Amino acid sequence: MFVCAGLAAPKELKNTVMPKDVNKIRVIDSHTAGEPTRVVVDGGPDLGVGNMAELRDRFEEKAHWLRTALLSEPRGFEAMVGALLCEPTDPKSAAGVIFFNNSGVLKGCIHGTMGLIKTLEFMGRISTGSHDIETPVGTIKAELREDGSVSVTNVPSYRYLSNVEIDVEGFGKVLGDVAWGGNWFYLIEGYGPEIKLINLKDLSSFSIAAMEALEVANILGDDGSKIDHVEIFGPPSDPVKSDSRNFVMCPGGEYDRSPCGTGTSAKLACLYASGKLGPDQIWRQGSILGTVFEGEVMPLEDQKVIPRVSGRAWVNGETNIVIDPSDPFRFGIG
Ligand code: PYC
Repeated sequence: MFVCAGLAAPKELKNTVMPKDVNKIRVIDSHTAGEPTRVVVDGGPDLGVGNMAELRDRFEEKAHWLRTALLSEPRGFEAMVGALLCEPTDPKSAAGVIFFNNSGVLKGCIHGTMGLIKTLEFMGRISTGSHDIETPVGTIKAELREDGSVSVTNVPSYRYLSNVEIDVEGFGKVLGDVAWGGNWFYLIEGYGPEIKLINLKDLSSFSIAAMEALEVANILGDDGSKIDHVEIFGPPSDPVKSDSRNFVMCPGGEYDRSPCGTGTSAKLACLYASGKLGPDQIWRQGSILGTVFEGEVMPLEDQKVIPRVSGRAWVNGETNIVIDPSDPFRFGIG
C-alpha cells in the first residue's frame, strides 16, 4: 500500500496543522545529477483521496509542517526537494507524487521524478520498463532503463514569449524567453556572471534580481502564474560532454545542482521554437556541477513539444525521521 496516511492534525504554526504525537516518517533519499530528493514513503499526512492537483491543494493547506520538518535544518537543508508518495488514481500508474521544496509545493520536478523511480526500484516496487507517474501537472511516463538511467517523458512544453526585456536591479537590461516545461522559466543567455561554481553568489543574486524584475514588470505565465524559475545559459564546460551549461534558480532562493529537468524541457521548447533543434537531435544540457541531462523533443501542434529528458539518480539514504514533542525544532527551524 502507498502512504499519504498517518498523522493526526491539531494546530500550531500559521497556515498549517501540526501533528501532536511522536511519530516516525520513513524517507528514502537520493540525488539526481547532484540534486537531492527526499521521498516520504511512510508516515506522511492524510490528504484523503483525489487526483494529484487536489492533493497538492490540500498539502498546501495542511502540510506546511512536513516541508519544514524534512527540508529545513537541523534535519534537512534548503536545497533538498521533498516528494510525498501518494496512491495513484489509476491503478495502472506506478505512483502519484507531490513535490515540494523549501518555499512551497512545486508544479513539476523531473530530477525528483528520476529520484522517485530509483526509490521505487530500491523499494522493490518497480523494475526496468516504462511507468506512469501521476503529478499535479499531469501524468508523465518514466522509463527505468537497463543501464540504470531514467528517461522522463514530460508534459507538453512551449515557449510562450521571446525576447522579453526586463530591468534587473544592479545589472541593467536583460533579454530572455518565457517558457513552460512543467514549471515557468525565464531563460537568459548572454547576460550575467559566467556560469562557474566560483561565481555562485553572483549568479544567485543576478537570478533572484531577475525574478524580482519579472514580478515588478508583472510578467507572468499564460495561466497567470508567477515565473518562479530563472535559468541562465552559457557555453559548455566540456563541449565533448555537453552542448551548454546552465544555472537554475528555484523558488526559495536555492539553485538546482542538476541541469533541472523542467528547465531542460523549457530550453528544448525554446530551441525547437527557434528552429535550432529538430526531432531527431539530442541536446545535452550541463549543470553548474558539470552533470548532464540528455533531452529530445517530439513535436506537437502550435510549436509545442513533448520533451524527453534522461539522466541518472542514486539512492543514498534510508531514514526514520523522529518527531519528538519535546524537541523545539521537531518541525525544523523557520
Ligand atoms: O528537475 O525539474 C526539475 C527541478 C525543478 C526544481 C528542481 N528540480
